[in-house]
Amino acid sequence: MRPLLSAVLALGASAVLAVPVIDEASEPKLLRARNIVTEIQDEYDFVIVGGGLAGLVLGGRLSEDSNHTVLVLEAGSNGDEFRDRINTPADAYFESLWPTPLNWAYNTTPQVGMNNSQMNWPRGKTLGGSSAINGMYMNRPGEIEVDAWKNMLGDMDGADNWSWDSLFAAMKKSETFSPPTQEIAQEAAITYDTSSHGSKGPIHMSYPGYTFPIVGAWSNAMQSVGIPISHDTYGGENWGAYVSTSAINPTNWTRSYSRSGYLDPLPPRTNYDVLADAYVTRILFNSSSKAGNLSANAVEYSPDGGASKLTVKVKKEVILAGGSVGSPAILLYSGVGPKDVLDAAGVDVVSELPGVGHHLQDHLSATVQWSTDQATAGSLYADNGSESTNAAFLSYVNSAVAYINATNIFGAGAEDLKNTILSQLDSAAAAAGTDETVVAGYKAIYETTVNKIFSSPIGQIELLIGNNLNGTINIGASLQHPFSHGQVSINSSNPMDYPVINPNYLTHPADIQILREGIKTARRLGEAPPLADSMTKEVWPGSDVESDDEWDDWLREVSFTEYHPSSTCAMMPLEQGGVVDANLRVYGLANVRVADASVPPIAFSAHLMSSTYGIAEQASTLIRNYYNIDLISKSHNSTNSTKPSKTGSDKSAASSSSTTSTAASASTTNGSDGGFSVQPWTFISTILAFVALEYFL
Ligand SMILES: Cc1cc2nc3c(=O)[nH]c(=O)nc-3n(C[C@H](O)[C@H](O)[C@H](O)COP(=O)(O)OP(=O)(O)OC[C@H]3O[C@@H](n4cnc5c(N)ncnc54)[C@H](O)[C@@H]3O)c2cc1C
Ligand SMILES: *[C@@H]1O[C@H](CO)[C@@H](O)[C@H](O)[C@H]1NC(C)=O
Ligand SMILES: *[C@@H]1O[C@H](CO)[C@@H](O)[C@H](O)[C@H]1NC(C)=O
Ligand SMILES: *[C@@H]1O[C@H](CO)[C@@H](O)[C@H](O)[C@H]1NC(C)=O
Ligand SMILES: *[C@@H]1O[C@H](CO)[C@@H](O)[C@H](O)[C@H]1NC(C)=O
Ligand SMILES: *[C@@H]1O[C@H](CO)[C@@H](O)[C@H](O)[C@H]1NC(C)=O
Ligand SMILES: *[C@@H]1O[C@H](CO)[C@@H](O)[C@H](O)[C@H]1NC(C)=O
Ligand SMILES: *[C@@H]1O[C@H](CO)[C@@H](O)[C@H](O)[C@H]1NC(C)=O
Ligand SMILES: *[C@@H]1O[C@H](CO)[C@@H](O)[C@H](O)[C@H]1NC(C)=O
Ligand SMILES: *[C@@H]1O[C@H](CO)[C@@H](O)[C@H](O)[C@H]1NC(C)=O
Ligand SMILES: *[C@@H]1O[C@H](CO)[C@@H](O)[C@H](O)[C@H]1NC(C)=O
Ligand SMILES: CC(=O)N[C@H]1CO[C@H](CO)[C@@H](O)[C@@H]1O
Ligand SMILES: CC(=O)N[C@H]1CO[C@H](CO)[C@@H](O)[C@@H]1O
Repeated sequence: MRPLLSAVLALGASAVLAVPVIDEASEPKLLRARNIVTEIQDEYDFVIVGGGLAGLVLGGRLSEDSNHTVLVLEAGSNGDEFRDRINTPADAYFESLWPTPLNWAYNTTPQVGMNNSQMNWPRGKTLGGSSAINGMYMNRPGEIEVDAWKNMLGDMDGADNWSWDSLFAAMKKSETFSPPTQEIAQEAAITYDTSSHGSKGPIHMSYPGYTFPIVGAWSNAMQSVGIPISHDTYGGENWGAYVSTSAINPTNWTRSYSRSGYLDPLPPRTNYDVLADAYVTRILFNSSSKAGNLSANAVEYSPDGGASKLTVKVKKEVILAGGSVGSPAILLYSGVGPKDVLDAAGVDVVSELPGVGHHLQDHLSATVQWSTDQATAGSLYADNGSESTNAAFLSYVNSAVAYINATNIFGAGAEDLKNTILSQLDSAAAAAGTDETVVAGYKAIYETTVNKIFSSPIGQIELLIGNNLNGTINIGASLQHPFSHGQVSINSSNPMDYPVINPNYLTHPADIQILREGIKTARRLGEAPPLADSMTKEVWPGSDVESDDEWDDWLREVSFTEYHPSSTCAMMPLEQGGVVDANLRVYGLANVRVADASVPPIAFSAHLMSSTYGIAEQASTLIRNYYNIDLISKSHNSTNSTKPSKTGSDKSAASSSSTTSTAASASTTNGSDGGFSVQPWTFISTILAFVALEYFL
């Protein structure tokens, strides 16, 4: 008999009084099948657009309140047919998902700063979004950067929710840290401070089960070129050289991503549906709601690549989690955005909002390559020997990094460059837009970036080492706080058409200087002991590229995205062309929020997963608190408990005395589902519904 079914029968007639204990690990597929559905209801309280990194956090957290019905709509497939490749960390290199339908495979517009080339922009298109196809580096932005964001909000209501302290707590809530084994720690020279990490969250942050001598040599080589080693960059001081954690579950060496962390471990919830292959085309608004405060009442989507359109009604809110490309695109196709863009695309202006899609910031990278006679991850894999099928080996992903600041890069010259950037600030902002408020926003972002970040210890360049190719080792440099900002727009009124992505790479004169000095540092590192011992010869770009002009020409030819676009639905004051306020609400709309990597107004000096998990956790808390307060004031004695619990995590507490009295925690066996709770009522009634529907037969 199937274990789940027998558990159901064992519950018997008194089931409703008992807390069901079900071994989820024994039948994960059947349980998954419940929340991932093929048919949906007519209406939901919350419709979340995008089942990517942020979307599945929101779906998992909001549906913890059994009083809310929640739907996630994901354009991509459920990904099941590619599950092994998603799960196996090293397959990110060896069996990349880029050539599959799980990649949107966008291209940028021709980039004038890049010799007019159109550049590839992979983005995840499946449950888990980009967290299903990415490189698994798991590190954090720093306190200075996050507080700089918060300070840009002034005294806006809710601004404190985006302080370092708040976001740090939210990031930690999403994580479970596991230290490396003694052996790996030693060989890779890994240091860590457990107190900077979470211990009960759904996403694993750990280290691969296999490593190489070059990883251990990384920090020593850094010291040879004067870059400090950091022993813990996770507590707010995110600079220096270190070995990053990776989003890997060390119990079975699998990728830990938003689907495996926030969706798969969930028990069935009657109030939660996740629909894949549902491409959201537009948000629909109630035509009798007030201009300046439009109410979304439905979301339109296509289940068949655009051939037909369906709608689902929204009772409370639409929450956009389509990522830095998807979220602004959906607003634009819905008629919410800059008038010039909408007019040119032939989309009726529903609510003019000039900032939508502006402020696109992305990390631009380049890499120097050496031949090596040492074994690399790539050569061991290519050999087809025993390593190539060993799970610990297949968990190896690159993770040694360093974040270097403006004085590390330019010495005393940093001050001159800062003054140059400041002197060009007005013209750069003016060039970036025509709307007065949007231009003010560019100025605000530039001012913050140069005054608070460029002149701080925060990294301007990330350095990374990789050995996933056969016979070569790479050291890359990546621009972290670009002054070239771009825009996501649309040029059509057909929502199935790809948006227009223009990152404006290397158009601001400071960026080429910073990236050039960064890539020179990468070369110096490869020539420094002890790393130099592993390098036979520089094969790319090689000795043809030495002078600044040669580097610049080369960089404009070969640089590529580090896949970290952000800031296209920037949280800023409306007077500065902001798209969302500090409660993540889209200006001019009564009930639409954005909660994903598009929200921070500035780029971070980090890979973006951790901050995005934090944003989505924080968004979930905010939204749940908002409705709980609402419920309290409506249905309870409001003088009693208007304050929601601080972290708000598991308790719909104050809101629903009738259900919380029986609330119990049903977490997975290893705590990977930490922080999740389930209302037993929901649970049991769902199971009984299953049986009734002969779901298993
Ligand atoms: C190749 C690659 C490598 C990366 N490497 C790393 C790394 O090593 N470490 C790290 O920290 N970060 C990395 N990143 C970045 C990180 O994955 C993203 O910053 C993060 O996933 C952003 O989360 P998000 O929720 O904003 O967007 P996503 O995770 O991209 O999710 C957006 C979701 O919305 C869906 N969607 C979009 N439009 C629609 C629509 N119209 N209708 C329905 N659904 C829609 C998408 O299909 C997707 O599932 C990488 C990204 C890529 C692409
Ligand atoms: C990996 O282990 C977790 C438990 O920690 C489990 O939930 C998950 O299903 C496992 N993944 C695979 C692919 O076996
Ligand atoms: C639209 O708004 C009007 C006025 O606020 C309201 O009466 C009506 O119920 C709304 N319709 C829908 C479909 O939400
Ligand atoms: C790996 O590199 C070695 C040395 O260059 C070469 O002999 C071998 O053919 C390569 N293997 C594969 C599978 O490409
Ligand atoms: C390893 O296997 C692949 C695919 O089967 C093959 O192309 C390659 O030549 C093999 N390499 C060696 C060194 O045998
Ligand atoms: C950059 O880092 C160095 C240490 O490597 C430090 O001495 C310097 O003060 C930092 N620069 C800034 C602007 O903080
Ligand atoms: C619209 O933008 C897309 C995506 O950048 C591009 O492929 C297409 O050629 C553009 N169409 C027009 C008419 O400019
Ligand atoms: C720019 O691109 C053109 C056309 O592809 C090419 O001929 C030229 O060499 C490139 N310029 C540089 C500096 O690489
Ligand atoms: C906007 O509309 C919502 C819902 O219709 C309402 O609750 C809210 O009070 C309105 N806000 C303003 C500022 O009018
Ligand atoms: C609300 O609760 C307070 C004390 O908790 C009590 O004094 C008051 O009478 C209550 N009001 C109502 C309307 O029940
Ligand atoms: C008010 O709080 C008290 C003490 O915490 C509790 O016993 C009571 O049930 C609450 N009343 C309501 C209406 O929530
Ligand atoms: C989760 C969180 O920190 N919520 C806070 C957001 O801001 C409001 C107003 O400042 C606070 O009341 C919440 O506690
Ligand atoms: C237990 C609880 O708070 N239930 C509420 C759920 O929401 C509906 C409608 O929003 C209320 O009527 C219930 O009281």
